[in-house]
Amino acid sequence: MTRTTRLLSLVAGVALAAFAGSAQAQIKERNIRVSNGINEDHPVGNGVAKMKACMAEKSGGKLKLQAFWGGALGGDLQATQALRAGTQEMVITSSSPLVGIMPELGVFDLPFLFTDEKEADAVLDGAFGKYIADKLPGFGVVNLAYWENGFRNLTNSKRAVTKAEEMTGLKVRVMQNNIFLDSFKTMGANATPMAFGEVFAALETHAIDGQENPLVTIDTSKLYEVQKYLTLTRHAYTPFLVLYSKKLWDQLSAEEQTILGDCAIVGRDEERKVSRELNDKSLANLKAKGMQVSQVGADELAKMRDSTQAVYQRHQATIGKDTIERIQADLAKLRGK
Ligand code: TK8
Repeated sequence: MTRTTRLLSLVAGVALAAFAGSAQAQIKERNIRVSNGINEDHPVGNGVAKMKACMAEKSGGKLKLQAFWGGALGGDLQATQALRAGTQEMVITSSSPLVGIMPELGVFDLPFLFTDEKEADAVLDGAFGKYIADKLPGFGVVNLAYWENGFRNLTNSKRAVTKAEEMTGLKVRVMQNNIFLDSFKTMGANATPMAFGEVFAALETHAIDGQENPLVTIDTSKLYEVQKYLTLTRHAYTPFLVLYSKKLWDQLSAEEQTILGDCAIVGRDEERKVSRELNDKSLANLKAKGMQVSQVGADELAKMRDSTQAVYQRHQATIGKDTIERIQADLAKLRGK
């Protein structure tokens, strides 16, 4: 090294240290509360643990994430309203109960929209996911990432269901969402909307016969204790939104926002990985716990899919024609059509 290069590298080093110092100064001690309706042993627990560690590392221990499980801070909708009011920082919520707040979110409730996780990832992490996320601040929340809830399946306590006809008359809880309500009514069920936190008790007291959720939720929320029959319908894939209060977000420094955004992605990758690994294990566990599992044949599944196509039409005006066409165009591209 010549004297000048040595001097230059010294100057650069000092500048870098000063920059890092000022970035640290932009990070305050914060306790960020995040709530969920599911239990900690759900893959969201793995995602939150990773996100938490990432935040601690990048903030020198200043940004703390405090998680509340099992609906301890209220259900999805209630917690989201707290975010909008600026009284809670974060929630990991299903998109479905939020359609009353932002109708375009209903696009994810359309029956049989995605065929597999790969499609869902590509759409959610791509331009369409951004298109939806860009609209959310207008409703008082910022979406940091899409995590996995998973493909949903039907359970009930009355009978094995292998075709749509066998759903007739079953009293099935759906999320608070008109599209789900319509899909299940169209398939013949007696659908009723309800918050997730009330589902277990409603099943236990036989106020309702059934519900629908991904396998990992049926497993980790112990719904097998109150449900005998499981039908692998995979009728919808609705994502989890990782939301931050817009009011409180605006009080964060750019550095803090970057850390949260980056760490939500780190959490997402872990959560999706665990969710997919756990899916098969959950199915085995549900069988071991005594649930009777039914497959739906390809013909019957096609019938269900066809009958629910009318749901797309009926909710087009509410969700927005442009929004539906956008996602369908992206899916067609992914499918090589
Ligand atoms: C948990 C919910 C749940 C969802 C539902 O808060 O309501 O059925 O699938 O996982 O978000």
